[in-house]
Amino acid sequence: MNKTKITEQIKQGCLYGIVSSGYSQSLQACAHALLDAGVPIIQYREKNKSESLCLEEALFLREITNKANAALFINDYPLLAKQVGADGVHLGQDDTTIAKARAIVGEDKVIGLSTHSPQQADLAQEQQVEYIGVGPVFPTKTKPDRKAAGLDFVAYAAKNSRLPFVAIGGITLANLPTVLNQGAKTVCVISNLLEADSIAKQARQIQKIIQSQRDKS
Ligand code: 3NM
Repeated sequence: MNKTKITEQIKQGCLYGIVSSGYSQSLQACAHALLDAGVPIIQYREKNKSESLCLEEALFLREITNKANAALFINDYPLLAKQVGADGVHLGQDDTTIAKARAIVGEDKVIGLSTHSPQQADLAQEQQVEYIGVGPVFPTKTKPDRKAAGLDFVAYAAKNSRLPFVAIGGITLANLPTVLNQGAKTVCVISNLLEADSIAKQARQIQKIIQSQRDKS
């Protein structure tokens, strides 16, 4: 998918899905459910798998996201993103530098950068990235070693970031309105989606709330 279109989608507001293993349903089933619900962006996030398995899974995700006309991002690995023709790569503060990732994926791909404080969000504005992650908004067992940055950080990003941002961390169907009320447009939800009895149904409900907030503004 086109870089401008993806960036615009994040700016306007959507659900950004992440798939990784460790949940009751397989990674493949999680991805199918998210795409069935019309989630427009899927990130592949794996920390401890072999290169060959990551390649196999990322290729599978590329195939089904292409069919669904959804964007695919790869967490941490620009080379893998390049190899499978992903739409972009998402980097943490301690991953490969933006410049190195850009040299690998090219100008026409999206690079996202996690930020965890107003200072990091400010610094990111000068970098060659298309969006930033803002979080963790709430404490989360998915990233237990990272302290919550809080709703104030979301409000800060909404006011000060020229780059579109994705609020992340501990977001659930229940607390989503609070996050959107701080000015977030796009949110990323992992456990509250992948642990749901019906991932597709949960994704639809989350997207309905995002859409109704969009309709108000
Ligand atoms: N990154 P859940 S928080 C992967 O703040 C990730 O950059 C974060 O998972 C950040 O929706 C986080 O289960 C975990 O809380 C998000």
